[in-house]
Amino acid sequence: MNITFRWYGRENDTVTLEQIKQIPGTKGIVWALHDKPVGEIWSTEEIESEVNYIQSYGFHAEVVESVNVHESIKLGLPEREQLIENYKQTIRNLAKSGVKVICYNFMPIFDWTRTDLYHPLPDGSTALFYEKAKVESLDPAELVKTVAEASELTLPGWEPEKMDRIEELFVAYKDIDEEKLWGNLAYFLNAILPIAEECGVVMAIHPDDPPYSIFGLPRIMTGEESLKRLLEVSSSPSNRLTFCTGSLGASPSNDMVYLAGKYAQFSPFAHIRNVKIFENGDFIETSHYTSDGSIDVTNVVRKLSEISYTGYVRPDHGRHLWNEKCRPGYGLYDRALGIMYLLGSWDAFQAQK
Ligand code: DNO
Ligand code: MN
Repeated sequence: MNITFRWYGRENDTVTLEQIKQIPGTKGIVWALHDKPVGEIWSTEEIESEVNYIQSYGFHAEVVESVNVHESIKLGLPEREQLIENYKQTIRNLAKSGVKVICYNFMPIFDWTRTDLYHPLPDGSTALFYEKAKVESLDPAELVKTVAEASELTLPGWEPEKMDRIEELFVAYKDIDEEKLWGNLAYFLNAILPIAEECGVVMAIHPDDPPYSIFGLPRIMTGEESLKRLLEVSSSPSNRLTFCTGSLGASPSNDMVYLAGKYAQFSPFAHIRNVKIFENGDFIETSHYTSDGSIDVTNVVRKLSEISYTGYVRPDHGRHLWNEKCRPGYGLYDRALGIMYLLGSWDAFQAQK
């Protein structure tokens, strides 16, 4: 387990590298050029500047999350050709700075979706919450407005430029069903994977969050069938998965311990966090502690320990604790506690070997 921590950069994060340095066992920073408009090439200079800064704190910068995929690629529009060329160039430029894994997702319009960013938990902390009935009853533009207004910091994948075009995007997706989306994903992968392979970079797709269709939009990375199918799209060793327990685990039909046993070996990157699912389909993010949520985090780690997992692991979202003012889900304290839980479980299983 190569423990990493997601960080949004000098301008966009309340957490500093000095602080992350004090979390035991943390070796690398998961980063991105968050201000870069989707579709543009990440230049060698911009990449180097970020990587050098991260490395100056003794961290590696081998994982990027995300290089976002432009909606026109997901929609299969003619302009995808140029956008795919740009993506390939970004892969080449990242490889030059030693990047090994690029995490991306293929969700139409929205990245992860929640209805409340600061929902109270019984312990007095707050966390990201998904209320099923609200998503089913609200107009998507309305939801974006209310959720986004609650935070001064933009949610990943909810860039204002994109959200301003939301109605137009919904019209564009009218004719895209799951099969078409799979086709567009395969087209994208078949174009970029040879370059990734040549440069020694692995593309690790992130599952959909939540892992089912919302607002009538197709979602295809939702469970075991999807993980299997993704790996069948191309046998390239650069075609891999990001194993995110919180995203897949938001659906009770996904048994994360079983999936870890089967798919961790195809996942160079794992996001480990817990969620508590309620009977009505709502869910809230909790601490990493197994007893606090619906996911058996301890036994997921046991599965990783069994295969002596050497991939990159990061705690995923955390609660907001002790009045911390931070990006929703990306504070310092709960993610630091999460790392200690993961390392403690890992060491206990390793010691039994
Ligand atoms: C949620 C997060 C996601 C993730 C992107 C990757 O679980 O990990 O926001 O960063 O979907 O593209
Ligand atoms: Mn994740």
